Amino acid sequence: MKVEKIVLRKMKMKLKSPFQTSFGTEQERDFVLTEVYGDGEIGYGECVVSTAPLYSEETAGTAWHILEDFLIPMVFEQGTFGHPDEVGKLFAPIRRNHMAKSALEGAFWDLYAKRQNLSLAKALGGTKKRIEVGISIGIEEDINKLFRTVEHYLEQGYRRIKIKIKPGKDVQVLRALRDRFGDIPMMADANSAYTLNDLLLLKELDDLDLMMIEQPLAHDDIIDHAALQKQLKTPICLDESIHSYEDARKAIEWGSARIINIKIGRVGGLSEAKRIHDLCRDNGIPVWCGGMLESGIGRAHNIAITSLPNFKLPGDTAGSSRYWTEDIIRPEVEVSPDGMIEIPTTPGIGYQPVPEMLDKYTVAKKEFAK
Ligand code: OSB
Ligand code: MG
Repeated sequence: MKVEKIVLRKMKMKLKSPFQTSFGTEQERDFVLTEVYGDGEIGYGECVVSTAPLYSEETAGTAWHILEDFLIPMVFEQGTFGHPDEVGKLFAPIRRNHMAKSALEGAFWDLYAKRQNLSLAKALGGTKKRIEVGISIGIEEDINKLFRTVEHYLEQGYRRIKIKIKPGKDVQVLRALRDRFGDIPMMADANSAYTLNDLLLLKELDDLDLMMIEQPLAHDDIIDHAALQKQLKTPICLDESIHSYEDARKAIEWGSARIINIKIGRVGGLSEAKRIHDLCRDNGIPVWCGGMLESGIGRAHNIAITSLPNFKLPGDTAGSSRYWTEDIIRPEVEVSPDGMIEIPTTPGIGYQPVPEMLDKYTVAKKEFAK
């Protein structure tokens, strides 16, 4: 692949409804899209930053800076690439900034798959034809509203319900959902809202037959989660704590998690996501694909990686209509009535970004060439 041109777009899109987690509420999505032009094709990537640096330290502004001033010049310096794995290797000397790196690396993967005439899923070594889909539901002030939301997504076929929790909106809420909906596949995501001082409360969660508890303790912790996992029968799933293969290796060695949520942006790209997948597979740790309220482009990448066999649990790869009144890709991501998404078989990400839609939500655009 010879890189001829790279385009960055700063995007602004509004979610259908606000999404509340233990760290804040999001409705306005400010993020970055990447386009890599080469060999007559365009590869697309999404930088899955949030508007404020609350989930991770990156934002659209930091990512743009790192892309424009460091990553894009490195790409033009190298010029040609045989395989997208080379992109992550090229970026390795730059510390962290994983979402920025991933945005560009993902576009290379799409371009590479298109050049090979393969779906991105196939190019990654994916084996599934369809994937199971779960839904992530934000914190609701009104329990009746939450009941209606859960009911709505169960009716749509979603295969597991993830409920965001925070102190004061946890045990009672989940118990009420259990009473109301019975034995549904349900899990909780705390986004680091607790500490080991909350052990009694976490033990109450342990009695609710949850599929897992996601990231109960600090965003950068591996040690305390291991201590907590010893006290709980419910599997702990790590999200925020896992930024790399090395983090995953340490978490597995310490027993900090029995399940890992893989987010492509959080770990710096598809190549690293695949390495973590393989490590978890070899250690009997099932994984699933987390979401960052992506537009259809980021979602397409998530769907492709979920085709790998150790993505054994439903991910947060919900359909376009869960987030947007209109998505920027065609077709939109559709979830079947039995809670599945068909993996596209056309070359690359398998969903076509619509130029007019891209322009409609673009607030800044810049082109780069050597
Ligand atoms: O912790 O998984 C998370 C959204 C933004 C930031 C962090 C998280 C989430 C979600 C939403 O849970 C998943 C999705 O539907 O995209
Ligand atoms: Mg999470």
